[in-house]
Amino acid sequence: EVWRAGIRGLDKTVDDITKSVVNHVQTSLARQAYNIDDLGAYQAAALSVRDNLLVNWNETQLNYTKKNPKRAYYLSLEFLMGRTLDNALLNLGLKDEYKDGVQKLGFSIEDILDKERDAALGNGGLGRLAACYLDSGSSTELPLWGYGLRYKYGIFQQLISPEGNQLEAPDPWLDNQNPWELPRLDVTYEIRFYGRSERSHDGSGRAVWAGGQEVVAVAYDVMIPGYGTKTTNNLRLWESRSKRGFDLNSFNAGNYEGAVESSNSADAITSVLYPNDHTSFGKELRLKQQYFWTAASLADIMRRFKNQNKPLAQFPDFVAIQLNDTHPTLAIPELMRILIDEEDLTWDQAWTIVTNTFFYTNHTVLPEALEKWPVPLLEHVLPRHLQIIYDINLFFLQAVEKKYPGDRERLARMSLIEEGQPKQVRMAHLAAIGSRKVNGVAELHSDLVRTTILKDFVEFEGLSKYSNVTNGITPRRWLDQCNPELSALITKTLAVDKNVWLKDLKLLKGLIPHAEDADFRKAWAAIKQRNKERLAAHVQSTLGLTVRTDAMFDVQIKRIHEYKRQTLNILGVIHRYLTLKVMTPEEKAKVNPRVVFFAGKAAPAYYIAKLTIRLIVNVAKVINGDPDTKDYLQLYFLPDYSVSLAEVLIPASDISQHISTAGTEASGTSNMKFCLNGGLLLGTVDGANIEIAEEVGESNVFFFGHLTPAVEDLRYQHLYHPVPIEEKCPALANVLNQISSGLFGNDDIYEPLLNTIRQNDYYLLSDDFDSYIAALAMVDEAYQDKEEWIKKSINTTANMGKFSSDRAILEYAESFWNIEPTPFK
Ligand code: DL6
Repeated sequence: EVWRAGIRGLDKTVDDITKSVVNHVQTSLARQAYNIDDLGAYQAAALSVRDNLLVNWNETQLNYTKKNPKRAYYLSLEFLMGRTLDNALLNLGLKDEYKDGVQKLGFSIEDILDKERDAALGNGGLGRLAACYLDSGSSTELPLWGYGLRYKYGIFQQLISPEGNQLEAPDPWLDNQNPWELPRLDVTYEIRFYGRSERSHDGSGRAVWAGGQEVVAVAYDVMIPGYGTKTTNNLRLWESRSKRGFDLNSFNAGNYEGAVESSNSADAITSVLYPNDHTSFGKELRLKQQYFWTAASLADIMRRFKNQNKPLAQFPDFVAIQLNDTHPTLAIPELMRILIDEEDLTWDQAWTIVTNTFFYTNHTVLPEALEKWPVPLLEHVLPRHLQIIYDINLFFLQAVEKKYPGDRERLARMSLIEEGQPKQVRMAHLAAIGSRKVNGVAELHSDLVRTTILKDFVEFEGLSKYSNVTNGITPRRWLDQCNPELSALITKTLAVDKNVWLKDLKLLKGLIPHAEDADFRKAWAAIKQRNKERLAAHVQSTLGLTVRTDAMFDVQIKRIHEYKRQTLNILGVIHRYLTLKVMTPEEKAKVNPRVVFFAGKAAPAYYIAKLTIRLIVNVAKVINGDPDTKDYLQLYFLPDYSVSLAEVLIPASDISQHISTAGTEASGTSNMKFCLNGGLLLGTVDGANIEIAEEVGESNVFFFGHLTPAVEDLRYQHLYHPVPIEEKCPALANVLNQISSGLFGNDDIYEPLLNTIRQNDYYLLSDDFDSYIAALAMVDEAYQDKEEWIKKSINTTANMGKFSSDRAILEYAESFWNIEPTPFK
C-alpha cells in the first residue's frame, strides 16, 4: 500500500474517485451528473485519472531539470498506442479503486473502457514497437521522450463489403476530444519549406535559406506513465498550423478560397497518416511530414540543450536520438544545418556532433521499403538540405576512395545518390553514415542488414558499429491487461507480487515445474477456454456470427502483405476443406475442429493484398455454409484490425501463424505476444521466430519451410528453370485450380492473385506448400493430446522472459545511448 500510494501522484480513496469523476462531469464536460452516458463517464474518468498522471508528469520533468541527465529521444513517424485508460489505471495501481468508484456511480468499468477509441497513429509493428518502448522507458525510469506527429486521422477504418472488398473510411479519432493530450500552445516552432538557399562565399560553408513557405509546429504532449513508478515521460506530437491564419488581402478582395489556401496547405501536413508499410512512394506531402516533424523535434531538443548553457561540443553527452527506420533521417542534414548555418560551427565540428548523436534502427530489408527521395523533389522542397547531403556524400566518397582506390563500382554502390532518371537520395545510406550505431531488430535480420543492404558499409566502417537489438513487447499490456486471469494465475503460482514479475519477466521460468501439475494445467486450460469464449462473445456482438468454442483457435493477424503469406494460409485452409469433403464419417469423427481467424489491413493501393482479403471472405462464406464441413472447420475474417482487437484475439489463440518467406520478416512482435499468452507458434525459420524457438525449445514450436540461404537460389530457379506447378506441387495446383474453377465465386477475379504463384512465385509458396501442410498436420496431431499441448503452452509462456521490451529498451540505453535510470521519490 505504501508502494502504491507512492506512485499514484494523487492518493485517492474510492470516495475521492467518485467525487473527482462527478466534478469532471460537471466542470470539464459541463454536463449534469444524473444524465451522463457511458461515453461521458469514460471522458470524466479519463480526466480524473489524468489528474494523477499530471502530478507525476510534472515531477518527472522537474526531476530531469534538476538532475540534468543525458536524455534519449525516440523519433518515430508512428506510435500505435491503442487505448490509454486501462493502461494508466494499471500503471498507477488504481484499477480496483476506479472499478469500485465508477460502480458506485452506476457504471461498469468494462463498459467505460470500451468507449475509448484507439489512438491508431501507426500502420503495424514499427509503430506498436515504439509504443511498447515508451511504456518500458517510463517503467525502467529512463529519461526517454518520444517525438511524432499528431495526425488528425489515424490508420483508416477497414470495412468489408458484401463481396469481400476492403473499403476504407477515415478514422476521426479526435472527434470526441482526446483527454490524454495536453495542447502546449506556448511550445511552437516555425518550419520552412521551399525557397532558396545561397551559400556564402567566405569559405565557411554556411548558407542562407530564405523565402518559401513557413508553417508553425504546435506541441501536444501525451503523458507516458511507467508501471509501478512515478516516472511519467512525455510523447510530444506536432500539429501543423498556418503561420498567418489566413491571407487578409485575398479575404478583403472577396477571394475566400484563396484566403484560406495557405492555412489549408499548412493543416494538410499533419492531417493523415500514410497507410502504407513496406513501400516508399516519394510523395511531396510525405516528405513535408518527415521534415516538419524532424525539424520541430530538433528545434525543441536544441532549445532544451541550450537552456543548460553548455558548449555545443557537449551536445552528444546530453542528447541521443534514435531514428526509428529511415523516416526521420532528414534530422541528420537538419542538425548539420543548425550547427553550421545558425551556430557557426565548422563542417568537421558539426559532423562530429551529428555522428555521435544519432542511432539508426533498420526495420526491413525489403527493397521496396527502402526509402529514396528524388533529387528534384528534395531540391524543390528542401534546397539547403540537398546541398548538405551532397557535401556529406562528397566527403564520404573521398574517404571511401582513399580506402579502396579506383573501386568505382563500390563508390557507386555506396554513394548517397543513386544514378538514374531522376537521381535519388538513398536514405538508409545517409542514416547509416550519419549515425553512431546501426541495428536490426532480430539476430537474423541484423545479420541480413550486415551482409546485404549495408554490407559495403560494414566493410568500410567496421563490424562493431553494426549491431542487433531484438525487439520486445510490454508484458503489462500484452499479458496483464489483455489476459487478466492468466496474469492472476501466474502471480498466485509464482507466489511473488505481480509488480515484481511484470518487471522481471524471466521470473516466468518459475512456472516450468508446474507444467507437471495436473491441477495447474486444468486451471491454465480453463483460462484459455474462457478467453476463447470472450472472443466468441465479441464476434457475436460485433458481427452477429456464432463461433464454436470447442475447437482449436488458429490465428493470423497482421498487415496483409505478400511476404507475410496470408495467401499460403488461406490456400492451406482450402486444402483442408477439400480434404474434409472427401472424408468418410468415420474419418471425420477423428478430426479436431478448427476455427481459423484472420485480421489485418491492406494498404489501399495494394491490389494483390486486397484480393487476398476478398478470397478469404469468400472462402469463409462457402466453408461456413457447407453442412459437410462446418462442424470441423470455420473461417472468419475479422474487419478493422486494431490494438484493441488484438488484445481480445491473442489470449484466445491455441496456435498462431507467422509464416513469412524466410528472410523477409525482420522480427515480428505479435509472435512474441501470442507465445507470452501460451499460444503455440507455427512459423517459418524467420525473424524473431528463431529466437523464440531458442528460448522455448524447438519441440514447442512448429517450424516448416525453406531457410533463408535457399531463397535466392529458389528465386533464380523460378526465373530460369521454371517447373510447372502441377509437377512441382500437385496439392497446391489442385487448390489453385479449384479457385479458378469458381468454387468460391464464379468469375476470374482471383486470377491476378493466383498468377503471382503460378508465374513468378517470388514469395515461394510453391516451394513451401507441402511442408506447410505437413506442419499443420503435426499441429493437429499434437493437439489430440490435450495434456501434452497444455504442457507446451505453459512451457512456452514460462520461457518468454527475454522478449520483454524492458530488456530491449535497457539494451538501447546501455549499449547505444549511454543513459541511465533516473528515479525520484
Ligand atoms: O521492428 C518492428 C517491426 C518488425 O517486427 C517487423 O518484422 C517489420 O516488418 C516492421 N517493419 C516495418 C517497416 N516499415 N517501414 N519502414 O514496419 O518492423
